[in-house]
Amino acid sequence: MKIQSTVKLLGIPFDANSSFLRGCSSGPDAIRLIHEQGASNAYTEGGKLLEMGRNLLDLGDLHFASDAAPTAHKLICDEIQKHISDGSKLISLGGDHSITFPIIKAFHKFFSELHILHFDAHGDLYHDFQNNYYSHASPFARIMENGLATSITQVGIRTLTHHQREQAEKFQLNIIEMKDFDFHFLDELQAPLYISFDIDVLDPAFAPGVSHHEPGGLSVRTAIKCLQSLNVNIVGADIVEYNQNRDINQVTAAVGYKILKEIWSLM
Ligand SMILES: [Mn+2]
Repeated sequence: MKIQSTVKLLGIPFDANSSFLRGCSSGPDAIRLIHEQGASNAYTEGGKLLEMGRNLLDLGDLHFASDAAPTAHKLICDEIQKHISDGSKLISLGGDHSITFPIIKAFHKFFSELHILHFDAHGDLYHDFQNNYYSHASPFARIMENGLATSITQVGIRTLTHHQREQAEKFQLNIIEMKDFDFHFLDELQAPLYISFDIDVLDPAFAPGVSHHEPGGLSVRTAIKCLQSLNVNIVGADIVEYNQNRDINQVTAAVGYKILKEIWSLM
């Protein structure tokens, strides 16, 4: 087993680019609480013990003075850039999915080639959603338009519109739609890899605490199986779209913590 390196953890409680419901700003604290209160085991399934402050360095949360999207975008990008400039690997806890655009913008400064593995019920590829350039429905369009990633592999998608299929074609994405799901995509992933994990990729039966319920999704077990099968260098990750207002008995927060542990153990 490889030695576990120290990974940084940053909370990004920004949800003003959500199109439907606010509430994703609750994500970082809700997921940390699962670790702190001790109801969940801090070991990964592979036998690594997650110790905050030792092998996972919690940097706390970014503070957003307002809902202004351009200001938030710049803050996120600047802070991520600062924290990875020493070569550190970093996991961000959202927040809505709009945070991935400025995060990737920062990673791009250090990785001229960056491959993204994106778990989601949604493609998040809209050219224009509600006239908000920064919308959580558009980050992967923004990333590709700006040349910030070499490839994107999307997994678990089950909501593509005609427009989003055109966008996917234009950006030459590799999409494993939920209806066609199998594990073959794992063999084609390249490094350095960034993982963007929208919790709504999971079926709402497993993870009700998200803003957008989209039935027919991955089981937690299948998602973990995908992660545990990865064998490429992972340089960063985010876990987004957890919404405490929709959760039941912290079930989804515990799922978020589990995904955090399993991703962390790969880094
Ligand atoms: Mn989603």
